[in-house]
Amino acid sequence: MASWLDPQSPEAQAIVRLFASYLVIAVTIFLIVSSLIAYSLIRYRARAGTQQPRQVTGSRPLEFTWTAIPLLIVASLFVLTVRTMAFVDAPQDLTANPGLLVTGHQWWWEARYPNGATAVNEIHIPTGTRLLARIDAADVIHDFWVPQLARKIDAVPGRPSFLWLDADAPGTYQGTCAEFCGMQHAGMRFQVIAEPPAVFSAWVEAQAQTPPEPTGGPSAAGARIFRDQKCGECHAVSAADRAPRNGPPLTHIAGRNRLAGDLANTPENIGRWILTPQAVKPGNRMPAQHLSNTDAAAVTAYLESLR
Ligand code: HEC
Ligand SMILES: [Cu+2]
Repeated sequence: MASWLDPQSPEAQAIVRLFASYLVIAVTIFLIVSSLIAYSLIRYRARAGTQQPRQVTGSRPLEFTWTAIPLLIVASLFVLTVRTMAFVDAPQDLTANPGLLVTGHQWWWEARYPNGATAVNEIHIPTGTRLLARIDAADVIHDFWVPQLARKIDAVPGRPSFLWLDADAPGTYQGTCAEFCGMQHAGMRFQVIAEPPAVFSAWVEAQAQTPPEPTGGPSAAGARIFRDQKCGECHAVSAADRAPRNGPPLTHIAGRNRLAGDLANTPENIGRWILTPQAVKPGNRMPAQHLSNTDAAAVTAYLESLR
């Protein structure tokens, strides 16, 4: 997991700058206070024959000073924080038109784009663009967190929130769910893939198309088995199909890097997943499918054609 101390967007950089200011202020106060204590311990320690020092009570100047100093410190922390929040936080405006709809599911992330494209666990964004993302959840509370790009934000079912997603340079940024959400909470990994705007536009266009239905060979047989086995009750395989389902859309599964969050997207892993999803990601919401090995191989060939 990449560190939030290596920020790659203006928003994440602002958060690290705020952290650094807090750290500098806190360390300075700590050094001043501890050196005063150390000095007093040594300079004024009890020696044989010392007298009770002069007692001071109700001193106006002293009372004023040690009220004013903390007040100043807290006020400056307040100003720094409010300024950072104003820059980092997206407006929480339910009538806004987000560039991206993110929904947390047990245990995968769905992303939908305004043109109908969908993505699963791999969220593409254009670089150098502040993209407004609407963060929602389908079941329980999740938390969307890409440490290098943005603040954390809770994904609360029925109460969407908004986030700026932004990246300075092309790259793959790791994300995770940051709110305990059940057995596979830790398996809810995702990636934000930042691309130059032209590459991103081409990708989002392609994702809005439905791959052609295979016409022959094992992948055509796999498509039939996919229908007969009712995989389609949980999985969309067409870009036009936007009905809510329990499972992630598989429309462009072959074009993805990863499977089920944290698994390399290889034919072997797809086959293993179809036959024994519970062994691969225990507790996940896909029941075992009881396919023969040949049927699973055919379905794998079909899914490999969905690019
Ligand atoms: C009852 C609903 C359900 C049925 C039926 C079902 N699945 Fe799934 N499937 C899921 C869920 C939920 C996930 C996501 C699991 C996770 O990542 O936590 C999933 C994940 C997958 C994945 C990995 C997807 C990804 O985005 O990485 C593949 C591949 C898959 N299913 C194939 C199939 C095939 C093939 C069938 C039919 C033989 C099938 N599924 C039947 C619910 C279902
Ligand atoms: Cu979660």
